[in-house]
Amino acid sequence: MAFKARGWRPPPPPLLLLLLWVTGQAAPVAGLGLGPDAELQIERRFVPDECPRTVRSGDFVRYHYVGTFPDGQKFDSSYDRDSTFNVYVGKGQLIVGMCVGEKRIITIPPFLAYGEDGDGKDIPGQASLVFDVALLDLHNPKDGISIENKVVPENCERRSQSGDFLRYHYNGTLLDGSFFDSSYSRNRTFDTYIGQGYVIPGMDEGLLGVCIGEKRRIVVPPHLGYGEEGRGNIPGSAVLVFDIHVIDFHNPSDSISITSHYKPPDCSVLSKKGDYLKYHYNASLLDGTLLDSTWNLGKTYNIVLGSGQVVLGMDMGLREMCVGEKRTVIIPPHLGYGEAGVDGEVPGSAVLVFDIELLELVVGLPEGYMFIWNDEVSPNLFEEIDKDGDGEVLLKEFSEYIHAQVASGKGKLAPGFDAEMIVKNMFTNQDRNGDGKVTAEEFKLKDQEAKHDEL
Ligand SMILES: *[C@@H]1O[C@H](CO)[C@@H](O)[C@H](O)[C@H]1NC(C)=O
Ligand SMILES: *[C@@H]1O[C@H](CO)[C@@H](O)[C@H](O)[C@H]1NC(C)=O
Ligand SMILES: *[C@@H]1O[C@H](CO)[C@@H](O)[C@H](O)[C@H]1NC(C)=O
Ligand SMILES: [Ca+2]
Ligand SMILES: [Ca+2]
Repeated sequence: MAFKARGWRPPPPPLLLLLLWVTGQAAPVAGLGLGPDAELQIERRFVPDECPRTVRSGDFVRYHYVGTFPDGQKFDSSYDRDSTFNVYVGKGQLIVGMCVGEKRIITIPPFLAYGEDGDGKDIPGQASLVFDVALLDLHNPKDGISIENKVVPENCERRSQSGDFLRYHYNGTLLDGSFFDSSYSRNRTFDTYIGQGYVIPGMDEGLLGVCIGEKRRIVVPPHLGYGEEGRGNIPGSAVLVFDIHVIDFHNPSDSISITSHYKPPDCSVLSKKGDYLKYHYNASLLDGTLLDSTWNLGKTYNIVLGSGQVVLGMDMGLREMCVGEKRTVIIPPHLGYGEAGVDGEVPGSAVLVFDIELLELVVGLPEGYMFIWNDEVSPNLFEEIDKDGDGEVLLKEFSEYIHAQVASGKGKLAPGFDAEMIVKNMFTNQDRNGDGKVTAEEFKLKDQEAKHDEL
C-alpha cells in the first residue's frame, strides 16, 4: 500500500476521508474486527428520502464529522470548532455518492490511516479510526442557480423583467434545512429592483420571469450568493435556498390599468374633471389582502374629480366612467402612496387594486368656474342683488341672491364644494376695498375684468 511507504506523513484526520478511495458503493463485508487487517467500512447511517443529487468529483462540500476510536473515545470533531470542514472533492473519495443530509460512519483501518506508529500525538499506533460524517452542503463551482417547486397562478398576464420593482416574502434556509433569515419575521416584504445588481446575483436572476402571486424555490450556489466569506449567520461557501412568494411587482414606467366589468345600457354621461362623484370601493393588495372598503363604512366616498382629493392614479382611474359602471383599477405606487405607503394601512411601494362602483355623478362646471349662469345674465344685476336698494350689497344679500338663482335653476355652483365658501369667495372678490360691502362701482370694475368664476 502506497500509504505505508516510508516517509509518508499522514494528513490531518478530516482529509483522510478525501484521500482514501471508495472501491464501490457497497460497504465491504468484513466484520468489525478492526484488527490490523480490517477493511475500510462505510455504513450509510441515514439517507434522506429526497436525494436530488449526490457528491461527485469536482464538487465542493461542507461537512461535519466526529472522529473516534472504535471504543468511542473522541480524537477530533468539527463540531467542537463550530465550523464545517469545507473542501473540493476529488475522484472516488470516501464521501463521493453522499447526499446532503446523509450520515455515514466510515471506519478506516490503521493501514489506511496512521499505521503502526500513529501520528505521534493524539492517534496511537495500530488505531482504526471511525468517522461519523454528516454532509451539510454541496455544490459545483460550475453550477448556476436552480429554480424548483414553482407554483404559478392561473392568471399570469405578465412576468417580471429586469428593471421591475418587486415585493416578495421569503424564507431563507441552507441546504441542510437550517434557517438563516425570513422576511416574515420582519412582518414586511423584501422590496427591490431586479436585474440591476441590488441583490446577490443568484437572486437577481432567480427573480426574473416570475408572476404576481408565484411561489418558487431559488437555489443559489455560494459564488452567486455570499461567497467564501458568508455573511451574518450565513456560513462561508454555503448554498442558499430561498422559498419566495411574490406579492407584487411593477415598473416605474407603468401607468394605471383599468378593467371595466360592467357598464349599464346607457353609459353616455362619462365622468370628467370637475364632476362630483360618489362611489364605493374595495381597496386591496395584489395578493388579495383587503386594505379598506367603503362598504364597511356604509357610505360612499365623494370627490370632485381632478381636484387632488385622491391619489393621482385614483383620479385617473375614475375618469370616463358612467353611473352604474364597475371597474377594477390597478395603481402602481408612484401613482398611489409611493415608497412610504401609509403607516399601518398601505405598505410602502405597494401596487393597489381598487374595485370601484360609481353610484352618482353631478356634472361639474367648466374648468376654473365655481358658479355659472344657465341663462342670460340680467342687465340690472346689481340692483337685483341689492334687494333693499341702499346702493350697497352685503354678504347676506349676495348669498341669498346666489342661492335663489341656484334654486330656480338660473345659476349653478360647482358641485362637491362647500357652497357658502364659494359664495363668500365670490363676495370677497367683488369687495375690492374689503369693507364688507360691495358698491355699484366695485361691482362694475370687477365685471369688466373677464373673471371667469364670478358673476
Ligand atoms: C409581526 O406581527 C406579529 C403579529 O401582528 C407580532 O406579534 C410581531 O411582534 C410582529 N413582529 C415585528 C418584528 O414587528
Ligand atoms: C415561510 O415559512 C412559513 C413558516 O413555516 C410558512 O408559513 C410560509 O408559507 C413560508 N413561505 C414561503 C414563501 O415558503
Ligand atoms: C367589495 O367587497 C364587498 C364585500 O366583500 C362586496 O360585497 C362588494 O361587491 C365588493 N365591491 C366591489 C366593487 O368589488
Ligand atoms: Ca343693500
Ligand atoms: Ca367694498
